[in-house]
Order: sequence, then structure tokens, then C-alpha cells
Amino acid sequence: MADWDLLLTDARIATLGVEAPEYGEIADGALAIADGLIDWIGPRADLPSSSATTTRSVSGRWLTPALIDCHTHLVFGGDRSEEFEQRLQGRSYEDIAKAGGGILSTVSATREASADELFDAALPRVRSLLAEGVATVEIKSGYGLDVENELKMLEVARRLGESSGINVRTTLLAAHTVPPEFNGKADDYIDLICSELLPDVAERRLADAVDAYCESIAFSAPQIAKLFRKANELGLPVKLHADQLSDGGGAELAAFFNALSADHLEYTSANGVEAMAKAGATAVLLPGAFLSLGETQQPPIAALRSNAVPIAVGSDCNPGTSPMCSLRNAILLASRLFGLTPLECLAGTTREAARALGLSQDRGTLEVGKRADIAIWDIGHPREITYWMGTPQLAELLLADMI
Ligand code: DI6
Ligand code: FE
Repeated sequence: MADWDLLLTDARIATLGVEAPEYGEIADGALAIADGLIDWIGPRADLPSSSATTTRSVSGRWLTPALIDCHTHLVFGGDRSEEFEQRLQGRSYEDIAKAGGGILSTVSATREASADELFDAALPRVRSLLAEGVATVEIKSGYGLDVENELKMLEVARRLGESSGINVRTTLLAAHTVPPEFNGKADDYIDLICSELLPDVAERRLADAVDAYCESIAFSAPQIAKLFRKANELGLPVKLHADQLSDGGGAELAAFFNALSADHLEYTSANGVEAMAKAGATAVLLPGAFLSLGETQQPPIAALRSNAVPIAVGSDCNPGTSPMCSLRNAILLASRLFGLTPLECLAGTTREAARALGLSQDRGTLEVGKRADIAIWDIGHPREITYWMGTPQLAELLLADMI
């Protein structure tokens, strides 16, 4: 029997390895795969004399870790283009939400849709991510807001993974906003999540993490603290939509609960950044929402860098604030709107995105023992992944489970 299932040679490799400098470049490299895992990687000259079932030259193309979209809400009913039009005419996102639109309008459309309808609407979104080189996607619930419909969303998310081949990580975002039935009774809704929904989801292993929306139009820090204590009790990691529209102490709250990540962070204070650094939380930046909301307050990039907080980038694909199902667009926007370097953009959608999902041990870099989720690019340098706008450079996406 051969030692390896597949050996790729004549490759330029950006390992993005944790210890490696910059991109972790290997100029004339080879990479060997056994049982879906990277078994050997290095300069071709050092390749041991082992046998492979298949050997392929990639003709000098670049290999990088497959991309990871660590923050999406890509299962939803309907759209919110009308609201976008209103926002362009000056109406604020908060105003629309307070008048019963916003998240609640997607909740109505999502509740009305059958699981099959949600699946059919979401599948093309997943396929377009795959076509860009994304092998792992996080998908949140949060447009059901009752037990039945939150479960429906999570099941659809799991099914998307099974049918398309993409790796899906699910996040329960039942605390996205207060559902109409609980108007004025947000505490009672949090109690329902803690006593019924969360235990059910945990037992059925339908979610890999728990998220919440910490904002004056959604939930307060004490309400979220209650939810996070329950999540911790059930062994589920947490993450948080933090300080997107105002500084609500979201970054500090996330840090206090050892969250995997705090996401958005436009209004996060210096204290919030320090708390994240101490807790080892990853910052997930979502420039699609920044763009679509016409936001001008940038996340505290300099403070994140000087405190060595890992920075990830996600698409935030959702019908309200980020109608963008493209991680490549998120990369482009992160570079120009937030000033991230091409290296930060690529690391932010591979190594650091894996960290934001608690998956560093098995993906996000090209290193021995990691999953063989590999993007093969027709480029002269990995900075081009950030530089080109809308031109396809992906030659092929290898998925570990399909090798
Ligand atoms: N992510 C979210 O969850 C909220 N904003 C954001 O960027 C609300 C999304 C929505 O309006 O549907
Ligand atoms: Fe979001």
C-alpha cells in the first residue's frame, strides 16, 4: 500500500504556519496527503522517498490553506432591499429596527419559509463561497427566534454541509433580537432560551457555539451574561456581536466569558481591546456590514495590532447589514476600508478565522496533521488574493473529505 493518497509537487506554498515568518513561503515545495490530512510538507528537494497513489504537478501554482468564512447568517428567508433603499435615503438602521423592520422582517420571512425553501435559497450562497476557495463556513441561526424555527435553521445549515461538501460550523444566535411574542419581555425570552432551546440544541449537538447580539436594540450585557453562563454549563463555547453600533462593553463581556471571538468592534474602547488580548479572544472584522451601513467609525485596528489580538475577517452574509455572500469581497473591503495588509487579510480568512471558530488544531494553516483543505491559485504572489477585484484566480479547491 502507498504511504500517501496524493502528492502535490512543483508547488509554491504559503503555509501561514503559526511560527513561520510572513506567508510561510516554500518556493519549490511539495505536499503529501494521507487519510485527508497533510502528512508531509516542505521543499521538494527534501521530499523523502515514499510512494503515493497519485502524484500531481501543480505547475508552479500557489497553495494556501482553504479559506474559512467564520461569520455568516446565510440561511434566511426573503430580502431587505427596500430597507437598503431607505437607508440610502438617510433612514437609520436603528430607526428601521425600532419600527418593527430590520431583523424582525427577516424573522417573519424565515418563519414562513419551509426548511426546503430555506435550503434552496441558501445553497447557491454556499456554492459561491466554495467557488471562491472557502472550505469551512460558520452559519448562525437567529431569524427563527422560537424553538421550532431556530431548530429548523440549524438543521438546514447542517444539511447544506452534507449536500455541498463544504464544512459547516453552526452557531445558535437565538439572542439576536427580542421576538414579537416577547415584546417588552426580553428577560422572559432569555429564560426560554436557557431553559428549553439551549439544552435541546446541546443534546442534539445542533450547534458548535452560542452567539448573541449585544446592542441597545437587542440584548443587554446582563441578559447575555445569563445566556453565556448557561452555554458554558452545557460545554458550548461563546462568541459575541459586540460594539457594532455603540460601545456597549461587548468586547469586555466577550473576554469575561472567554469567548472564541468578539465580532464587529467598530465602537470598542481601548479597555475592550486589552480585555480581549488578556482573554485570547479573536477579533472578527466584518467590513461588508461597515460598507452597507455607511458606517464611518473604524474598528480599533491599531490597538488590536499593538495588543497582538488575532484579527479574522468574515463576510457576515446576511440580508440586513451585509448582503454579500463573498469572502473575497470581504477581503478586498478589509484592505481598503480598514487598512489590513494582504497578509493580514489572508491570515484573517485562514489561520485566524480557524481560531475564531476554535478550530486551530485541525485547520487554517498548511502544516503536518492539519486537514488537507487546500486552495490552489493561479497567481504570482499571495498578495494578489487581496489585490484583484472580482477576477477568479482559484484554480481548484481540494477538500480533505473528498481526497
Ligand atoms: N450582524 C448581525 O447579526 C446584525 N448586524 C450584523 O452585522 C443584524 C443582521 C440583520 O440586520 O439581519
Ligand atoms: Fe452578524
